[in-house]
Amino acid sequence: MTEKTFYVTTPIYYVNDKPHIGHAYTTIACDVLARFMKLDGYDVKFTTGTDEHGQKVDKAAKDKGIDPQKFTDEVSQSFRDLVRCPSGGGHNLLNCINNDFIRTTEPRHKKAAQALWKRIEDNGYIYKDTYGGWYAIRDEAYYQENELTEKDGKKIAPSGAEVEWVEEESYFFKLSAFQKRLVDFYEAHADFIFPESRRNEVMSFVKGGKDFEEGALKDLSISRTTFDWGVEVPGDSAHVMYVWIDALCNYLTSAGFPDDMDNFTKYWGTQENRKAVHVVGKDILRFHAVYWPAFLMAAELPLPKQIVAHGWWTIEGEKMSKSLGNVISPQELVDNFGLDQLRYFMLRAMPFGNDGDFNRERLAEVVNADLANNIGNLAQRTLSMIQKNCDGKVPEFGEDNTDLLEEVKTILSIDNRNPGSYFSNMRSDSYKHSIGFDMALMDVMAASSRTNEYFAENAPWALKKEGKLDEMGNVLYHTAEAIRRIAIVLQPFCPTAAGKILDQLAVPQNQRMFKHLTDEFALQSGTKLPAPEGVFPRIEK
Ligand code: ME8
Repeated sequence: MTEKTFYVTTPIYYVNDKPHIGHAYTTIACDVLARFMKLDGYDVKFTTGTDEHGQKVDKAAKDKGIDPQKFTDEVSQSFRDLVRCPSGGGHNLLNCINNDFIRTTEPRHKKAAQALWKRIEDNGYIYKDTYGGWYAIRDEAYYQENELTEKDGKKIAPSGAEVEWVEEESYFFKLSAFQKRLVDFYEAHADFIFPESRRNEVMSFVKGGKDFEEGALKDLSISRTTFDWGVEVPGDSAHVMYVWIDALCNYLTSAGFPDDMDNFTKYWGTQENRKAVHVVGKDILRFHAVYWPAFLMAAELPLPKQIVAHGWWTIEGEKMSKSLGNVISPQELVDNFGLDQLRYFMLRAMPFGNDGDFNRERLAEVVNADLANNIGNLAQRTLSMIQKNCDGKVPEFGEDNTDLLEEVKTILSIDNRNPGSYFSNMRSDSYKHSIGFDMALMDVMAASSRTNEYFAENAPWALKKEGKLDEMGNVLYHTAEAIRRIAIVLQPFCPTAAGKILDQLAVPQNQRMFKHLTDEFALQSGTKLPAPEGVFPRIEK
């Protein structure tokens, strides 16, 4: 298949609570990746949504005395407001280009989850037995006795969640049958799980230690009978599916499974050409990198291309928690700092995969240094000089005696897309440690710093004073053309501001993709430019 398609997904978020900075982070990262791939010429499917079933949501609804469907209708709205909602009702606070928003309570999804179950069952990987074990509602996860610790007389899971004993009739998934196949798969595909340290953790979990230990993976209980807020198990109305099998299946539903298999193949891909990239927090890597591939193998469906796990934010040095009262809403951040500024900071401030601290002062420092002082100031000064001194038109140019444009090309690796460059850090076939958002932004800033140096060294204001107007125009032209290139590569991160810079350079809407970075699409002398305005105001403390 030669079609350039790409599929990226966020986790679907539980609707037991309101969205916070952690949800915004994952969603923004996926949006940046989706926009990057689109600018690179891919037909992109980007999906997000809400995980509405399970005991945790059921309990949250009951605690409020509301019917779970009514509760999820209400709370999922606050997640729809973060992004686009193609079926209507989303405000897109985070300015995302997602083309689906899936709710697991939708009929299309129930159908997909049941079809997935049937395929696994028909292949002989589901059986009925009785389950007795520890369950953490907060994590919606089962734990082994030896994983637990005790605190105040209560049993606690490694995540810190309280567990309770459950004993009931249950369907089981033969996870144990996939131990060897999973290990073989990880070993044959070093780029399946990022970052590498997390890949090693997953491998050692599945292997049962460093060396392969037969029987390390236990079969998984995949249905519940003690509540009914879930997708009914096909042919057995006493059971609802375990929320994780239901939830993971959203990635298939959104791609068109089971009715629209053409679309499914186009975006989900085939075993030979896997396409889906799942971006998840480190807390849910095991579900995505172990259970999910095993379910898919059992159903004889292709696997995703990659699972990328990111780290967690603390808030001003503290773990984010309701009891500490330090949970930050995405709305508050956007109101206080601006959306493009927030998007930039989150992806620049820490390598994707590491944990990091969200600190408002640091955000202001980074944004002021990089966006206001570096790129913003450069664009504003150049465009104002052109407006005042060149009749508001792109100036004529002569030779660029410092080869500024060649240097910018090299820094961004526009021609050859070197390893270690903006492009290889962002493209899913060339990651080294993980998606290199921070490294890619360092290249963008380096190109902007170099252009600032050129501008300062050639001092067009001094050339004007000396009456050397052709030389002044020449410097302004080259600076403006360098800014065009920088704005194009900044678009995935800061789509509104970069778009405004391109508007102010009168770059046509259909000439803003990566293929337009070349000389052929350079600014045309004589083009009339609109009045300039600043795009990155300084954040005052
Ligand atoms: O786990 N820092 O949903 P969820 C960074 N429904 N990211 C954070 C974070 C933090 N402090 N806190 C949360 C679920 N996240 C399941 C997923 S997918 C088939 C089902 C982010 O609402 C991070 O991406 O608990 C994490 O994976 C996600 O929120 C968990 O969201």
